[in-house]
Amino acid sequence: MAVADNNARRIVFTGAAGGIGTMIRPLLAKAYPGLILSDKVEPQNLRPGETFVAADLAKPEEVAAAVEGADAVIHLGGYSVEGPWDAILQSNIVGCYNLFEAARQAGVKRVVFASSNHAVGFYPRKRRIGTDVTVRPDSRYGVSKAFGEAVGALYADKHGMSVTCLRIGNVGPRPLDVRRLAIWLLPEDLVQLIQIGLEHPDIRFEILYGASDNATAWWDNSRARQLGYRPTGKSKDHRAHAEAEQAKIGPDAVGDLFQGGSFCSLEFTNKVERAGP
Ligand code: 15L
Repeated sequence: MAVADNNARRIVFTGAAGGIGTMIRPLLAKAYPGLILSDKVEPQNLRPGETFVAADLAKPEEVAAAVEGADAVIHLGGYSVEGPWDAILQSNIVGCYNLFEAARQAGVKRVVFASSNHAVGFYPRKRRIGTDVTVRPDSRYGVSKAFGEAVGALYADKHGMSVTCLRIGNVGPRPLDVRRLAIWLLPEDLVQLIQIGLEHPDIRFEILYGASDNATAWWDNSRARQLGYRPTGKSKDHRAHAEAEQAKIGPDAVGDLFQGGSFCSLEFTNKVERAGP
């Protein structure tokens, strides 16, 4: 893969002070030393070369100021779990639209968007899905991620932006429970996927799964592999830990059937046999 001159590129990273942002910042800084970090609050311990621009995604003028002069955006900002409609609406629907529109106006060429497994969380665990399936969100949060993927497709098709949507599973040093054995993503592997989105010459619009090399995966991530993704995390190496943690959690009659887990059982009033074919 041809690597651009990363010192000369202005790359804006939204959500830099959040959980995933904090985990991957030091890893990203190795490849992109001059990252422009953005969030509502300033992340701690800015490194030499890093700069910070405060922005509330719901405020278009602040988002425009954050992406001014940027070549690329890594968009992790927004609400990262299920929440009240108004919070999701402002951060993830209005905020995501503001981000893409500000990026278009600023002439940004590439956007890597943090989507989520919860855009397809109502697929049963017994199904293996690719990226061509109909979305099946398991929450208002999942709906907002499906919306973000749709906005990304619009800006790719209508404006020629290069957009990569990463349907992220669960990022961390190791899988937290049995469900996460299927969807775990090592931070280093997330950085690899982001680099593909920022640099691969063939990207127009892509949806890739944000998962490591997990033996029990529910997702076909062959497109990511075609683009050069070589995940190094293997969830089977952490099975004993995940099973021990799972034993501490009670059964979830709905969540245990579906890929989205507890996001599916939250506020669930349906019958399981009528949900998520
Ligand atoms: C997500 O999308 C969330 O951001 C994260 O907090 C986890 O809940 C993760 O999904 C998951 O499914 O485990």
